[in-house]
Amino acid sequence: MKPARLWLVAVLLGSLLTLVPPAAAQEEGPRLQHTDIGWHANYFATKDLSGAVALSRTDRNINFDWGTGSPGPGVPADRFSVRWIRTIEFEGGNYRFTVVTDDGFRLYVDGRLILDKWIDQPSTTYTVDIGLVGGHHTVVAEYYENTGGAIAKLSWRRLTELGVEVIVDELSEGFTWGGPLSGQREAQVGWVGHTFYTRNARRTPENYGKWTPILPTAGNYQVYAFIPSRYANSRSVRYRIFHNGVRNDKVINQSWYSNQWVSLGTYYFDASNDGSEFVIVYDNTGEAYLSRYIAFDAVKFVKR
Ligand SMILES: [Ca+2]
Ligand SMILES: [Ca+2]
Ligand SMILES: [Ca+2]
Repeated sequence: MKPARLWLVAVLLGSLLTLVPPAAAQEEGPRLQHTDIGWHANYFATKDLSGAVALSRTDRNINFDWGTGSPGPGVPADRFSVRWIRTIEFEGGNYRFTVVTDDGFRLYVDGRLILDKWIDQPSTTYTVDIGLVGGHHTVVAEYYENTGGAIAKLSWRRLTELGVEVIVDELSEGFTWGGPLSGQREAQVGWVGHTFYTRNARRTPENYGKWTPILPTAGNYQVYAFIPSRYANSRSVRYRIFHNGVRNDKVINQSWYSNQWVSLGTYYFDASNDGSEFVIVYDNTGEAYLSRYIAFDAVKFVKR
């Protein structure tokens, strides 16, 4: 092709490219939000989102401290309101939305009002937690300023399971007692006011206690044993922690502790919840036969 024709093609293409997007944008206005370039914002020169739109623009974030000034041309410094709309793709999970506002704020997710603080107030922080399935969700934030300072901030974060605790007490479903002999005793001490205990064997185990948790997700968990104030004076209680196909042992001197959680360490659990991950204690402590008490109280798993 001759250069002149190439130029013509380029011009035609160019005009197509410049013509097509505005037409598409007009036709599919709301779909602009799917590109998620920010918030579609309408500002009103009233306190209640009424009347003509005084200013329409895209706000990349809702993170404003306008002081005593105006948010933009055509909008007064007092008695104005804003509606922001954005469609956002979320990973499934629980989310914490945080709002800082002076004065009123309302927040909707998929048309559901999740925060309603439509009142005059000094700068105030609110949080609201909601669960979201994965995919696109439409978030609408409404705000008004009465007088004085004007602040509007909205942020969110996905909540993880950090700090989630799973406790298997000796009376829980996940606890099992076993052994060739049954020396199980119980006392009204310990976690939730009850513990099992036994006197120690020497070399051959006669009893054991086993704690099997149901864990919400794979990951690192810090494991603790609760040691009651009585019936817990063996100096050599071996906790065997089975996790992710691995076994780790932690020996605890129960006589050192009274009515408290004692860490057995942090381990990775695959959370298969098929009975392969558990903590087990046998009563063969090696101490003089029946000379010491071993308590079998609660074990907890804390996500780290
Ligand atoms: Ca103001
Ligand atoms: Ca104000
Ligand atoms: Ca207990």
